[in-house]
Amino acid sequence: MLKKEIEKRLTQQLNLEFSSANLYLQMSAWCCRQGFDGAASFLKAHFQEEIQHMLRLVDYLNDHDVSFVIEAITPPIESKSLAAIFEQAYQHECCNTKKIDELVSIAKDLKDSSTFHFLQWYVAEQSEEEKLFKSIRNKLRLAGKSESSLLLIDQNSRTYVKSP
Ligand code: OFO
Repeated sequence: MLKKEIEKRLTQQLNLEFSSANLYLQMSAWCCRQGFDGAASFLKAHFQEEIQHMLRLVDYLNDHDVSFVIEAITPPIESKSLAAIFEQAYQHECCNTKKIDELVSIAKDLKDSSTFHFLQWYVAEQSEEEKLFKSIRNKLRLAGKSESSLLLIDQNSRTYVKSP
């Protein structure tokens, strides 16, 4: 049986994953409208990944007979440019890493080894995601306002994948 504090924090994390999914779906739609088709499909794939992250938490809470509420949180997007979109996405991932780290340390303090072990997958995942988003963000910073560079990054972003 999970402790109440863990149940509460895992439910918050579940909602944060859902909110991340919504954020990336909105970003994908914005990219699509601007003609950045590569970034649009990258972000749409990332929406699906975040849903999978959420579902892992749903399964874990279900396995422990915890009832929870899914809140439809849809954050506003920074839509001034492709660079602004990826800056926001990168900052969002950094924030998510912090939340996972907090959760890990709470599980450790409460001697909840099952949750501690469960969260290790998220620790590894966040490290990969931060790396990936930072690399795209940095490329876009280098590209500046050069349209040809932006189009090249957009085309390549379709193929950006996390390391196995
Ligand atoms: Fe990209 O955040 Fe989920 O875990």
